Amino acid sequence: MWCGVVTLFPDMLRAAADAGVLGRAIAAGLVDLQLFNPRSFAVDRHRTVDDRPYGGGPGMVMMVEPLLEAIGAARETSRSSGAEQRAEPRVIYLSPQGAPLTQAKVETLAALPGLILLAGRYEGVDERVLDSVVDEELSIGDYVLSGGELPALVVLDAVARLLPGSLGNSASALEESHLDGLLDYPHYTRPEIGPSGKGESSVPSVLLSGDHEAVRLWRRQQALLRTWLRRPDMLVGREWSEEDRRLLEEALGASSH
Ligand code: 9D3
Repeated sequence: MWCGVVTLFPDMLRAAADAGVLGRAIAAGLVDLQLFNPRSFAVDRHRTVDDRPYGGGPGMVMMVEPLLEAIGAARETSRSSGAEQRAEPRVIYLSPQGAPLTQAKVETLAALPGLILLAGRYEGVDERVLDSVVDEELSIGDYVLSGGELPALVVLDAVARLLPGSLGNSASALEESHLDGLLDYPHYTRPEIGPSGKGESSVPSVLLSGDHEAVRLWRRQQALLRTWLRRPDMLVGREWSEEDRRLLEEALGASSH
């Protein structure tokens, strides 16, 4: 997948893209990551990319001209890179005003031939950039960051692990079909004697029993109970299987008496 990122801080993306899932996806040729700095397209001798907001007020706004030039250069590079059927990459602006990023959205993005991610700084970009070239606005959550670079990396990481041939791909498909819309169950590994200092096994005994069906039921019950207690919003509108209903009722009954 061809991915262009338009950013005033290309070093932030380069550093993170050298490691982890994303680094491996780039090394394996699954992601072609290209960076475009609007400052390279600034026209005055100070290479200005921001200006004061019309109407006054605090902060600065990213100017139209360098951004449109950088996005144009990204499109051009995508076209001449032999990117999938020369399809137009979708232009996504990372912004606090965007729709919240979800795993469903990540899956949609991973199926596209190309992406251009626009990372803002200061108070954001001139609205006319959104009107003329941005297809979609995405936020990564309701907290204040200082720019769109970390959100762009979040999108790239989440997308890269879904690409066919990436390490996360086969493992995640398996895990996601089996823990459909639930939080994960608790995990344990050696040693069996935990850090409590009491010298007895602190691993739930069912996990040491060798009874695969009992292990499956315990994990399912833990996933249901944790989701109920920590993220009840994730269970709203859920279609309940008889087994899931029984496991959760049993867990809730057991904790109340
Ligand atoms: C304190 C500045 N705010 C005034 C009301 C507005 C504001 C402007 C720019 C807040 C944050 C930012 C920079 N953030 C992003 O570019 C951003 C972001 C975020 O801050 N949180 C979650 N997702 C995203 S995506 C891009």
